[in-house]
Amino acid sequence: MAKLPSSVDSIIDQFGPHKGYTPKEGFPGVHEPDKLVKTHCCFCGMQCGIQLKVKDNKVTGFEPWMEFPFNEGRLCPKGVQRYLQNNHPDRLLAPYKRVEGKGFERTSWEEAMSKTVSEIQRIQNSHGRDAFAMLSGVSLTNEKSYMVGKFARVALKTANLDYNGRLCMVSAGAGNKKAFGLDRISNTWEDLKHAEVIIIAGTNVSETFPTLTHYIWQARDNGAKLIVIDPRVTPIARTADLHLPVRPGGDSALFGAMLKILVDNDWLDHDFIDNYTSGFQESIDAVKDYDLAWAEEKTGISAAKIQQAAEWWGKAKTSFLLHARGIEHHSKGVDNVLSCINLVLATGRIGRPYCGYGTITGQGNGQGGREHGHKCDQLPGNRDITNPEHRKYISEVWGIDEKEMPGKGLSAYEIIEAIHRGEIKGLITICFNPLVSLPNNNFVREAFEKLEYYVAIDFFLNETARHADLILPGSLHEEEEGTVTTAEGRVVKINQAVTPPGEARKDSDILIELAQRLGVGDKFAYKKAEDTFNELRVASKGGTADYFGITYEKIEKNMGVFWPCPSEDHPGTPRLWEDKKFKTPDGKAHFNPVPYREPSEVVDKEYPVVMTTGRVVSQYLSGSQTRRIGKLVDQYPEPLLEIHPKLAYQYGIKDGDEVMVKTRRGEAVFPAQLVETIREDTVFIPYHWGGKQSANQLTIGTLDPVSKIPEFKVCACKLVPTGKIASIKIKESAFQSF
Ligand SMILES: Nc1nc2c(c(=O)[nH]1)N[C@H]1C(S)=C(S)[C@@H](COP(=O)(O)OP(=O)(O)OC[C@H]3O[C@@H](n4cnc5c(=O)[nH]c(N)nc54)[C@H](O)[C@@H]3O)O[C@H]1N2
Ligand SMILES: Nc1nc2c(c(=O)[nH]1)N[C@H]1C(S)=C(S)[C@@H](COP(=O)(O)OP(=O)(O)OC[C@H]3O[C@@H](n4cnc5c(=O)[nH]c(N)nc54)[C@H](O)[C@@H]3O)O[C@H]1N2
Ligand code: SF4
Ligand SMILES: [Mo]
Repeated sequence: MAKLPSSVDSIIDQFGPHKGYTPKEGFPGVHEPDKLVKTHCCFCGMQCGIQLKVKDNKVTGFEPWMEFPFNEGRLCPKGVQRYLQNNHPDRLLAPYKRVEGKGFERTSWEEAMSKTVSEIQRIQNSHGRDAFAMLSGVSLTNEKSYMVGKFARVALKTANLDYNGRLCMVSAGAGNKKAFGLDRISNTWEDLKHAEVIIIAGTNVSETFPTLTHYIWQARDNGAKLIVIDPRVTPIARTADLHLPVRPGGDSALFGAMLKILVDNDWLDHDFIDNYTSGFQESIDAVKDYDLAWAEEKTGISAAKIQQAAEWWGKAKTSFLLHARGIEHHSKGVDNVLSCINLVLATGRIGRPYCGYGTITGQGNGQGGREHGHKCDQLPGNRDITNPEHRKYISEVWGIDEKEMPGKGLSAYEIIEAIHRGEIKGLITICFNPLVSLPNNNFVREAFEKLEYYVAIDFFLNETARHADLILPGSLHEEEEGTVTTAEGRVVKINQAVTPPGEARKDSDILIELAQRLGVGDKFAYKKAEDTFNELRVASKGGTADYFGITYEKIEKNMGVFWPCPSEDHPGTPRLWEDKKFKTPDGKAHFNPVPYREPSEVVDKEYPVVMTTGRVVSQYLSGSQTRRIGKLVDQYPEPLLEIHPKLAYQYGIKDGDEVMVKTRRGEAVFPAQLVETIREDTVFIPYHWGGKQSANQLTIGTLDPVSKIPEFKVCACKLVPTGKIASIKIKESAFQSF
């Protein structure tokens, strides 16, 4: 039973996080390496090229990889520390099982594997196949993502597989599929450098995609006008020509009002609209009443600024619109995305040199990982699991009877709800830390305590895995060969630098052995990652995310290949839509009407302050990796509550005071950090911590009806100063330290 361990403290002693890990003098990194391995950073979707230093089968340091075209050697604060994980004292070096009353005890792989299989069979025999679920993550390579999708459907035979991209890019994915029939950024970053106007909506690029900032700066050097839409004056907003401090949840009102201004002034590309799009009239009908006074009230942005943004966008000859989670993490995330796309289509500026649009993919393989079938509704090549032709094609590739292929399953948060209701009894997670990263995590914890059997595959013991019955030690990015697809749509090669330490195994070897023991070993007869990739190529052939023409050799030779790439003699597609043949059924790009909706929770007398959440530069996602790296911890040791001095004054809060933040889901105490760089009605909390420091104790579990993304970016809270001064010394803000 996955109850809380008898002593969480003893588990922390055993597995960390040992926050202060910093290489000491004499660390092998100071020696000459045995080899340098060209690969990529394991963290964000930029997938910067890096060379890892290897000594005695250990990663001991790094060198810049100057030739890799995207980052040309540049790395961010996380990238330069990422090498510290392979040797880390917290690494899981053997399987562990829970022993009631004692915590975790080492076990053998034989016992671990046979117990996993017997529990899967026991649960599925008594409660049905779908009672055993799987949750996966897109820090995994394309090969592993593909394998997880196949493993769940062919070995576990469950419909209930989903992944952590559900918390990340699904609103953008759903919006892009609706509008273009394909889900990828339209142009490469090179095009960004020459755009005349750039809109950056809901992304703190300088902290979350630091190496991309270089391209935006080059655009500015070339004279670009930069418009940033964010409730906070983020580092990129500080250098913007126009900052629109939107109230969280107001974006679709802003974009709708801008569309109306474009129409009223005829700043439109009629040729493009008439010949290559559909749905224009319905979309402008939906915004006909969105005048500036209304927009000012809904967005909290002055009418003059909205007018200015629309005018710059409307009159530009070239432009780029980028967004990320700030507009997507909403119960109307898809609407927000569609309302951005409407602005792009109205001006016809897509798929041309220096004219681009896209979401900035977050996770390391957030792009590839959302294409090859570990979403609950998806099959490889971004195919649809409910489409009979798609099912038939993939069943043939996998050598199974189509009737055996499970249908659409539950999404990530819905899986947690089903565990809560007692419908799902068993779970495997790989590369996911839901207890920190899902909203309303008191509810999530209760669900984990109800599971009959829970297996976690990870290289560190994350907060969720502490609830596991069995922990299987998996592999790091640099411990297995494969490919990932960068936020640009470029498929790049991850090269294995070292073998997994101790008894840890490659993630794929763990899945393959489980598949064998579940009786389907013949379907998983891969000898190396390239075999899996070659099968993925065939499985993706003819899908919208077509990788068929991409080979390992071609990737190495060209330092990446952009999909779609339908045949081996095809060079790949860096810029989409040059032929204006969109992948929708009618071949046109689709406008979509977006009537304004309020967020699922708005402020009231009891909960009068808007709360939003996000990231800081030195921490990554649930923090399970970066909270173990000394220098990153030093930069930002604990979550702080960003609050405007005027709001703080109303409550008598001073810099460094402890403040209890309460919502309808829970409460948590954070030290206040007074900053003038946030709206006066909004507070911001970074979410990279677990337990009592977790921002997700407070967030709301409302999902977007289409994408099922949770509303991480807006809820209502109240602030109660505790009267104490926080024990941590606030050195610098995230902004100042960058
Ligand atoms: N350092 C670091 N880098 C990362 C990550 C990390 O954890 N740490 N994670 C990676 C991943 S997986 C992702 S998804 C990306 C995320 O990258 P971003 O989307 O850039 O990051 P967030 O901090 O989640 O949110 C961005 C901004 O949205 C703003 N915001 C909040 N509410 C709203 C709103 O209603 N409207 C608008 N317009 N803006 C709003 C916040 O103030 C914040 O500045 O970063 C990737 N890179
Ligand atoms: N409040 C709030 N919550 C949020 C967000 C927010 O902005 N606000 N952002 C959301 C977003 S955009 C995201 S992407 C999610 C992320 O949330 P999670 O996916 O839960 O976060 P990670 O830290 O990536 O957890 C992944 C786990 O996978 C492990 N791991 C990494 N690489 C590998 C690998 O190659 N193999 C194996 N076996 N394990 C691996 C890590 O050690 C870690 O324990 O959080 C979401 N939650
Ligand atoms: S920008 Fe992203 S990929 Fe590049 S070094 Fe930083 S975390 Fe790694
Ligand atoms: Mo993400």
